[in-house]
Amino acid sequence: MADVDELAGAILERDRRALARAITLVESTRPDHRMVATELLDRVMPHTGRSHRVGISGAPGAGKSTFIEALGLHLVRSGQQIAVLAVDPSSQRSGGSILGDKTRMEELSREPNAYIRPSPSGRTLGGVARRTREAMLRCEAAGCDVVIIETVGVGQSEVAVAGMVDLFLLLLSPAAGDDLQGVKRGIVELADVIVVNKCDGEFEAAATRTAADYANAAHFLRPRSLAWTPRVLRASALLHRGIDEVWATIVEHRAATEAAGELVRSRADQNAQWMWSEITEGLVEFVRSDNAAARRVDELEQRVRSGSMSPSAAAHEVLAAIVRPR
Ligand SMILES: Nc1nc2c(ncn2[C@@H]2O[C@H](COP(=O)(O)OP(=O)(O)OP(=O)(O)O)[C@@H](O)[C@H]2O)c(=O)[nH]1
Ligand SMILES: [Mg+2]
Repeated sequence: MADVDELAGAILERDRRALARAITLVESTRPDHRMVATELLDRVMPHTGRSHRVGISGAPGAGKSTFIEALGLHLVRSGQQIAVLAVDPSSQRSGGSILGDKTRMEELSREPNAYIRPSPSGRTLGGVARRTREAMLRCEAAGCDVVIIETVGVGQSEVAVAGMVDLFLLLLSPAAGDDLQGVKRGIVELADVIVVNKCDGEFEAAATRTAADYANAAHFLRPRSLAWTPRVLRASALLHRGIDEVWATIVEHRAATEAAGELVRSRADQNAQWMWSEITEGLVEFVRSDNAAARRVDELEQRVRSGSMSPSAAAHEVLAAIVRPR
């Protein structure tokens, strides 16, 4: 396919427009686009893997946009090329959260070495996560040194993002407990680095207390890694304070996990997980898109609802029909 070759070539040459076009293909639901997107992924895959993949989460208002802008500027000014992507399946706001944020990340979006892409829209978290993961790989092929994936810290998307990044950073506001912040405990447990933001002016004392509380609590968390104990830092995204320490910690985490062989292992696990979620998504998509199958599933669902058939028997029948085509 000539245009796939051309597009893959342009991406590897770091052509920003080609990258945008490739990501648009990824986000398309048209089957022919998906085929080209998959083909393209195969071409660029050998050129992926060298970026730092960082997930950033935090409750609404914690300062994610401000923080990502500050961190992003720190990185591009030190000569790195970065991409900012988002997973926010709840977002029905047109184009997702980052689009509106492009105005808030005003300085960063003007930087030629920063590529900011809004969250793809989609019905399922799986679908949105898949597109974001594929977009991330294209950004890597286009030479990005750091890919930041933002998510709103309120639900399942954190787990999906933690499953595609090397490091998960949780941004907190000063003073409030997990519950008050709307951050679920499970999300705190995913964090490799916790940053208490807004450590400035009237919030400084509260931020310091909050950081101490989390540092104490961190001892009770079951470590997810043998090579790394979660760190708690303070920063002011607004005043660009503490941002260099945060980045230094991210780099330290990378070195520690790399040396222990954990980075390679975790990416291998993530790829295997990815394959399985593609299988799951693909099956569901097939069942929904094939007319005969979809009708049969509707009938079975009615029987399950009315109690005349057990859910597992119905699921078994659907799967048997796929494995043994009618
Ligand atoms: N004092 C202070 N205010 C901050 C800091 N960082 C962000 N803010 C303010 O907090 C508010 C929310 O910041 P955002 O960056 O929009 O937060 P967000 O997490 O992206 O919010 P959503 O996109 O709505 O989830 C804004 O008014 C910011 O100016 C900081 O370091 N210090
Ligand atoms: Mg924001």
